[in-house]
Amino acid sequence: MKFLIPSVAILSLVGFQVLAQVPAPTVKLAPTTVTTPIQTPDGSPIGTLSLTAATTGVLFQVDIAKGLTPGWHGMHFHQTGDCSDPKFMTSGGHMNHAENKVPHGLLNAAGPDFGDLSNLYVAADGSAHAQGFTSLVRLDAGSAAPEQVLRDADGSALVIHANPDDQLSQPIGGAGGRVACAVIGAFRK
Ligand SMILES: [Cu+2]
Ligand SMILES: [Zn+2]
Repeated sequence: MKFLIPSVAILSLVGFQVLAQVPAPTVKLAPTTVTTPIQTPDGSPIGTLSLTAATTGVLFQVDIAKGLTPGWHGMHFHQTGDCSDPKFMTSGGHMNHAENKVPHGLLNAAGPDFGDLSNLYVAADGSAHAQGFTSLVRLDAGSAAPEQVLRDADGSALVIHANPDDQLSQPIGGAGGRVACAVIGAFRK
């Protein structure tokens, strides 16, 4: 028992030193998250897109309750926040595809467009849930290049296509027509 007292004293001292090295707590703001509806060509909402700003990119989440064809679908950020026409052509091309004339495709050695994303899988009941991260875009202006910003003056859109994107062929990886769309940012006509 005589050995116990010095041991406790040493442990206490070590414990105190560890505590003293912990930096003072800093106040951190919660990351910005925006949620926007995903719609079909007739304007019906079928789910939501959530975007969370990170320092090095954007965390995105797609939650679709129903309404898409089962299987793989190409999905991209398009350059304009407009899903008002039934074929979603007013959402424009992929982010920075036109500006920098970069080839499309995450597997293209000379690409990709900033708007390129991996494919979305839709279950047998027409629903889909996916989360991913892209460092090719930013939610808001900051240190990123202007053509990387989703919520710029004319906004942007998430577009889901009829077919899968092969991430290589031009101009959109064979993804076909546009079947669902979500407006991102403040688009004004
Ligand atoms: Cu697209
Ligand atoms: Zn592309």
